[in-house]
Amino acid sequence: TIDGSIINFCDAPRFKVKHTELIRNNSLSSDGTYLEVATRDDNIHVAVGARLLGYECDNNFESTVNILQNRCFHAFGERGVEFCDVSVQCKKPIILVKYVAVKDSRDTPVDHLFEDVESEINAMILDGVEKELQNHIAVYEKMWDHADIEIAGDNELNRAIRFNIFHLMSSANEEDNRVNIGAKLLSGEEYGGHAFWDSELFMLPFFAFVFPNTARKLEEYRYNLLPAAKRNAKKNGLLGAQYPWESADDGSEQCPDWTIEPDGTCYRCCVAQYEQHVTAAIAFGVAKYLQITHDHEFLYSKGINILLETARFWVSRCEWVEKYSRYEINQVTGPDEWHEPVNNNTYTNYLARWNIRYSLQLLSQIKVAKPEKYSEIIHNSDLTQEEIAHWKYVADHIYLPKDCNGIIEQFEGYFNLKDVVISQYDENDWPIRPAALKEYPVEKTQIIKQPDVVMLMHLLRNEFSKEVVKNNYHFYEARTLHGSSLSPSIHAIMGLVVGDDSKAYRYIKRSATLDLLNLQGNTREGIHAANAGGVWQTVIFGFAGININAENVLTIDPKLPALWKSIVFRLHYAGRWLEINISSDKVEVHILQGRSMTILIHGAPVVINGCAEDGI
Ligand code: IFM
Repeated sequence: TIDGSIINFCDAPRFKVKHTELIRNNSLSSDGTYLEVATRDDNIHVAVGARLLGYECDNNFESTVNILQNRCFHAFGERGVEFCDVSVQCKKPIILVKYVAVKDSRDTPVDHLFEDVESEINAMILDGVEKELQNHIAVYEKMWDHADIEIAGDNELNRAIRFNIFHLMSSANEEDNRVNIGAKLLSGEEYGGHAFWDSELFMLPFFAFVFPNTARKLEEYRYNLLPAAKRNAKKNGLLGAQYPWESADDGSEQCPDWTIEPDGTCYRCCVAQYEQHVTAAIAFGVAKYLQITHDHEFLYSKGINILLETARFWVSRCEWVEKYSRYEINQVTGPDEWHEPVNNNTYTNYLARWNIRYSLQLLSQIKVAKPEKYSEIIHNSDLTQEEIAHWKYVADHIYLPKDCNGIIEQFEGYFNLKDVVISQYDENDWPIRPAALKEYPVEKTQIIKQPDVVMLMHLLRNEFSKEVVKNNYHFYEARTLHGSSLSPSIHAIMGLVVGDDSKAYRYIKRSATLDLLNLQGNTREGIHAANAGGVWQTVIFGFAGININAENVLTIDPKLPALWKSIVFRLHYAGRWLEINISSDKVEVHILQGRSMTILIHGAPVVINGCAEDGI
């Protein structure tokens, strides 16, 4: 059977949708099924064909005589069904092999879909299933060669970490820059496959360090949607490019303004309107990608445009407040979605400032290094010297909420909220919802959903002293209920930064097994993509202590949990491929491909010899 009647979110009244309509439903050739549908939105044709073969299997499974007989195809509405007979004998196994091909009209002209599907299936049948399987295994072995993390001494956790890596690496397409990664990877329907800030801040580091070609495609996806982001800004009365909170194929905002709850009531959803920090996340993704890969071609041809247009967006988004002689960003929601909307969210204001300053700083570097490129960029982006001066002024005058005894206020007015602190933990050491939340709605309290100030410190660590990071981690950790899967991994990483090592280990266990053990109870809706990326970041940046410092030098400062005897993994960095082997008493780095380089191990410079093959 091929079923064209599939409805997405069939049991969720608010999201239920039939994306496709039937175009063709017939047998493939002498046997087999072929079903072609077209998407209702964009009339993209999707063709699926299948042929089933059956074999009697002798002991070594090598039979080749097809035993399926009396084949007959029927089209039942939107389903194509093929019937056949086969005689079987008790205790004598048979093998059924189904060959399937899927093509769509984005890559294959509509009038070639049928014949391309048919010939691909026939070619697979000629090769045999074993060959297909071997091809598949070869692809995965190559991917594991790049992505595997081997931890000696902690098998259970290692397995859970690999589970997350497997889903992450299986969900991105290194050959397609029209797609990004959905918030539930390829495993579930929740969020409709839409990409969020999750891609840049949680998953991109994995791809940039492990599969840089894939990371480039993810970056190109955002570049392709820059015109849509400009239209989005314009629609909202702003300049530059405003990226959507939820992004699909055309870059328009996909987050609904209204949804219908299971009981039929309507719910006004303001997330897209307020979570504007996504735009800074896209710029941050560009910066991280450049920092890790040193892909200058991307910088000059695409990255700089994203950076300048997002900076331009923030400059126009900032409001001048005469009374205080400062720029403010009001009516936004930061990462903590339980306080919506707020004024001057520290995370948003810092990242807006970073976005503007980083873009200007790159621009001045380009001016010196490549004057002709600089003129071209200035010309293409219609940037004037007055505008550049204004951007500097705005960045220097963005208001950053006050700090009270070293604690940075999450947003203006946060400290005036009811101070509820988490005081009880369950048998798994997981925070119990404070009783006060029965009396006060969460938005009237200091309880938060996920790291906000702590997320900021994770991203812009060099902007804060160790002392400030430590104080803020402890303050906010005691008020974070981890209502989002994006929360535990960031707390693990930041816990290690401030020396809260045992909690960090508990957090990584939580995030690594979040979907494997269905700890949030919603794995049926899909695997939490950002969490999977966060797990990788926790292992590599947290426990293995990999970092790129303010001087752009790769540093390694591991903090292995007591249980771990060693950890081995491979990373791409600045055109090199490295293998890193860390145990409790030593750190070894080998360059598998690329030139020699100096890195800092426990703060001391170490020269790592390159190998003959230069670059990758
Ligand atoms: O992007 C996240 C958000 O931060 C919390 N709610 C779920 C979204 C998608 O994962």
